[in-house]
Amino acid sequence: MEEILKKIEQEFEQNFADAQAQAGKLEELKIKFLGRKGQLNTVFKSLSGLSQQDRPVFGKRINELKEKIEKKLNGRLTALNERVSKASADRRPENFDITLPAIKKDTGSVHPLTQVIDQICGLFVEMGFMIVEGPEIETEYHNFEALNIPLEHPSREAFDTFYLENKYLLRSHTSPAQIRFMEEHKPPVQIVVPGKVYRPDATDASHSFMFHQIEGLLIDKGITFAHLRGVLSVFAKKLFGEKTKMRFRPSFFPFTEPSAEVDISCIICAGRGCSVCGQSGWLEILGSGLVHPKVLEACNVNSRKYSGFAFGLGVERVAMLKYGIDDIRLFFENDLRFIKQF
Ligand code: 2NM
Repeated sequence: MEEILKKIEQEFEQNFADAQAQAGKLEELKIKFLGRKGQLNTVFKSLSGLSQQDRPVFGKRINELKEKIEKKLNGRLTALNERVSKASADRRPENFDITLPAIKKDTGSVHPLTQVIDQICGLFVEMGFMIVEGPEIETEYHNFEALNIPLEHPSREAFDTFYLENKYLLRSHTSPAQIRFMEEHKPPVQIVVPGKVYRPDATDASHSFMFHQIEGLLIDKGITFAHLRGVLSVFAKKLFGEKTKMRFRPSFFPFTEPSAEVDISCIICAGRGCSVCGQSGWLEILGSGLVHPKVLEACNVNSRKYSGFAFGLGVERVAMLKYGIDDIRLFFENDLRFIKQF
């Protein structure tokens, strides 16, 4: 019996050395030595031919040998598996040539519109505004009624707004998010709302059925047009340069009274007149005004106690001026030759 066990162990050591790093061969050895019909089981069965004294002694010896072989085989198999998975995790073979040139990774970049949104919102955050967002699917109430836009207003016609089922619609400006904020928060309110808005305009170089707006709102006691002018002139100078001039032109919006359009001196020709500003020297960039008392009252804000200003700008238009882009459709086509320039 002693002889037989020694022989088995010798044979295993020899086989194990030959198998080396071949997982398949090691699995074969498992079967050959440890399997149901393997060598160790076979000698185990022959124990019955031994004397009462010898049986437990050799039973123990067989088990020890079995454990030893198991340990060796499993140890090597585990080590092999680790090496294989580590190599595939590195996505390279083990004998990879580290002197080869690296594979360049495409890292992508922030979309120019997102960059402009971040920059503009950042400027307002510096002035104490909070960034707020709202849903793109809105109710008629939040998009129109609460903003003092009457039923007979053209923008409420089905062809001027994307209507969905049950009178839901795609917001045509970001102001409904400001209404929602005022419904939930007592003044003082100081927020900017960036986001997508939708208007069923025919697409051309300067129109898109979807574009981005940033609207600002500041409500407190004693707020006047002077505060609006102060905030917007700091904003214009920070965004377009310290030399930028700004002017207000009277205008009309249902949700503000009085209302004004804001121009800046042309950033291309510095006000001398060029093709971008249509020889006028000025570029229109914002709509603004003092929030209409009816809008405040709709949000349960006492308009005899509180007043405020609001303004809105089109992000695409600002980005086009800033980067000299002449077609709004370029922002949405995802052409890498365009997008990679920013
Ligand atoms: C503009 C122009 C003028 C505006 C008004 C409001 C609200 F919610 F307070 F009524 N939000 N934004 C506003 C005012 C927007 O965009 C051209």
